[in-house]
Amino acid sequence: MSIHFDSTGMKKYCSSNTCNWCDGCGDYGIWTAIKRALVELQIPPSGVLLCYDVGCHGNMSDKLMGYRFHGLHGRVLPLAAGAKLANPNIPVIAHGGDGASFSEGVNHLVHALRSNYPITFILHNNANYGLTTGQASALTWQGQPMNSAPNGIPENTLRSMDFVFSLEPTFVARGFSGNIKQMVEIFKAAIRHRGFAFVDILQACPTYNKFATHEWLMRHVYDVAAEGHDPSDFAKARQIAVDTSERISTGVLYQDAGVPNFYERLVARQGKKAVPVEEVKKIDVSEFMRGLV
Ligand SMILES: Cc1ncc(C[n+]2csc(CCOP(=O)(O)OP(=O)(O)O)c2C)c(N)n1
Repeated sequence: MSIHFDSTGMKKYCSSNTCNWCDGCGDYGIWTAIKRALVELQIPPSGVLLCYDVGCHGNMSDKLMGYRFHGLHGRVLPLAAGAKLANPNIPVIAHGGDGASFSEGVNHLVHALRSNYPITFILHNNANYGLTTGQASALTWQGQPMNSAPNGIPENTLRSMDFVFSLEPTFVARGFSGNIKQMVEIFKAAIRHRGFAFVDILQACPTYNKFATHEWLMRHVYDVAAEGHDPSDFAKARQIAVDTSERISTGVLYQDAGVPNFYERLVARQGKKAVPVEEVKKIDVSEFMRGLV
């Protein structure tokens, strides 16, 4: 499929709807970076499918152009994977919150990772349930008073990166919502990746996250590329992803572009020239329906 692009690319992603995120919300940065990444990859709005979970981040779905789908809470990954399998000709990008992705929909994340679906997943990681007013998520730090847990959560905080690396990912990156330039590069690499790209964006939530604030994140993040990190080194990538005790690694942490994705391993599709969406035919079911009456 050839994709038409011209110099007004950024404008083409502009929606006339007004953003209603809180002042200082990290979603503004992610929203800007995803549009910029698509434009730099010369992908017009007609050449991408953007899928959104339910949450503050999901309100992005009508604040930019492109084919968009706003699904059910915790269910953005099966929706995105299904769309990609039906039509693998355009990139599919799924956005989800940490509440959706590590609680309600954590099962889908497991299978997206082990299936290596050819989609990009952007985790809006504000470490709480933002839209429903600051309840603790599985990624909220232990001991932090939250609206649902004034004394802090009794459960262990889920070690999300350890969990992701245990599922043999083929692409793992981490960014920070205040660093748009780096997010653009991460998103471009993720969209170009052959299989499932897991992108964790540490997102400021000025209203409900009083622990990993924008300022705190600014002080703790560092760029692995500046330290000569080799993203093909799985063990090192896992170690720097998991160990956030002193500082937090950002950038493309791990990538193996050599692993075939789900579609490439799907025996039923091998040798087929058309894609499933092209194979859909209209069938007259009136006779069948008459038989039911
Ligand atoms: C199945 C289901 N469970 C719960 C809800 C209620 N709900 C809507 S948004 C939300 C919190 C979203 O938090 P998160 O996924 O972290 O996204 P954020 O708002 O922080 O971006 C919840 C619990 C729902 N709509 N559907």
